[in-house]
Amino acid sequence: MDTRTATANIGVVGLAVMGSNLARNLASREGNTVAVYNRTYARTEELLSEHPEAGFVASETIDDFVASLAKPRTAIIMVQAGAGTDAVIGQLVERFEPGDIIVDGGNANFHDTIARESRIAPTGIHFVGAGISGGEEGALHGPSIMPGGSAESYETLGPILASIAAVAEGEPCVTHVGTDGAGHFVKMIHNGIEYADMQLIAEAYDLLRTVGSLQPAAIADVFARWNEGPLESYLIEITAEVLRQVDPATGRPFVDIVLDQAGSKGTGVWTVQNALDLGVPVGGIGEAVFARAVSSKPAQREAVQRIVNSRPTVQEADASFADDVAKALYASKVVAYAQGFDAIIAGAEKYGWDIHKDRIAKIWRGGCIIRAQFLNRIAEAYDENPDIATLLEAPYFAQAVADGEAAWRRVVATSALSGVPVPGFSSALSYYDSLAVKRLPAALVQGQRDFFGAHTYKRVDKPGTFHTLWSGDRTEVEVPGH
Ligand code: NBP
Repeated sequence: MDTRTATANIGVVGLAVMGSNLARNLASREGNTVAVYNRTYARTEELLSEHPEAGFVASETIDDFVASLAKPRTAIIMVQAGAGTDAVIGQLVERFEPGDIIVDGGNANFHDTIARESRIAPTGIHFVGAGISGGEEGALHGPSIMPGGSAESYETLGPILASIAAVAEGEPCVTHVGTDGAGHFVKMIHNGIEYADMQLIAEAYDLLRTVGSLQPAAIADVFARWNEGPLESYLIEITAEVLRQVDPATGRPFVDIVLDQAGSKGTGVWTVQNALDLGVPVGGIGEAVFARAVSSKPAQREAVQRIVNSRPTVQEADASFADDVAKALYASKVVAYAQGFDAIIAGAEKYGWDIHKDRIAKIWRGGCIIRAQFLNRIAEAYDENPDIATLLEAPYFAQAVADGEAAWRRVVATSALSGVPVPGFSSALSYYDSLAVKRLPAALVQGQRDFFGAHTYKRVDKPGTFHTLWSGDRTEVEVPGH
């Protein structure tokens, strides 16, 4: 079987758009010799003929592919998540030796990554789940990479990944996130935050259009201006581009000819499902997932539209309305990111990962969809004090939210009075208020729970656990052993 020399320091299995681009990126960096393999050889041949400059070491069989890899053999799998990934893992595990490294660069569910790692670990082969963000362009020019797996495997893998990752302020956007599924977990949270960010931006657009009476092209100018300040980010930048686009067929703004039903591929849902399991409130992400779901219920929307006779009068916007919206957007964004990082902290605790929050913020500064200046502020906050209870208490963000608070409230109130749906803005504000008020009505909920289910409660004035005899004489008893 082994007739060829092992010349490649890295291999890529799966040469559809993501794998091809990642392989080309790897080949373009000095020091890398890239082995490639795809189940259907025609796809490999296509890549070879289109990119002779890459100097790929191509194989028609998996045996030749494995033989072309220098030890420790390192292969990145970029095939369809699920059964395809398992099939390729099986083929590599059969042929690899202890110390070799299998990297799954696809969009795996982190629970699958944990299971795969524990299945493969006894063989002595390293299994690394790596979240790769940035889509096709990122894969080709520099993604943000979130590898999990063992620290030992990262010694080999780290420099290879650093060679192809995006670079932000001189630093490659890759770090060893933690063991087993940590990388795919953090990638999942990245996508959840992306949902929240997009929803908040969409709400800002809706307000500028409905209340601010601006046309899409004018709103594009507003977003372009915002992109030069603290809101600077890839998502704000592309929003301006999308809003400026005119439909060539009708001459209408592009945004007006697109059906207003947003889809999703599932990572936002995963984030919310896992946050629920972890007991972490990620309302910003949840509202964003639900907003897409509501948009995609045309029958319900039409039913309510049929029975609604009149809509509220849209409030008048004054000259500072756009600035108010910018401040509300910023404050809501701080909340969404604070919640996302809370989910990372809770995941790290539950699954035993030593995750450095500041490093995660740094590797998201380039290559990925949520890349933004803003992440520097998060990195600084966690760098200064990794143990803050929430990003909202970090001095920079506390000040930013305080500065924008009045505007945030005006925007949410105006939205409610005008009938503009802002689930992201309003849930973020409610979350902030829930943390900021001295007393929450949770006390009443505890009373209700004790009434119907004897769930007990604690008192504010003395230690212990108590129950009121609601169906008896309503005296209070102390419940021992709690
Ligand atoms: P696809 O997800 O479309 O998968 C196609 C590739 O999987 C082909 O190479 C195909 O081989 C291979 N494959 C399949 Br399908 N079943 C296989 C099996 N049983 N054994 C071996 N190979 C198999 O490719 P993609 O769009 O390039 O995405 C690759 C990965 O990257 C996926 O996990 C995807 O979710 C992820 N992704 C990430 C981003 C991002 O932004 N991070 C974007 C897009 C995709 P064939 O040629 O023989 O059919």
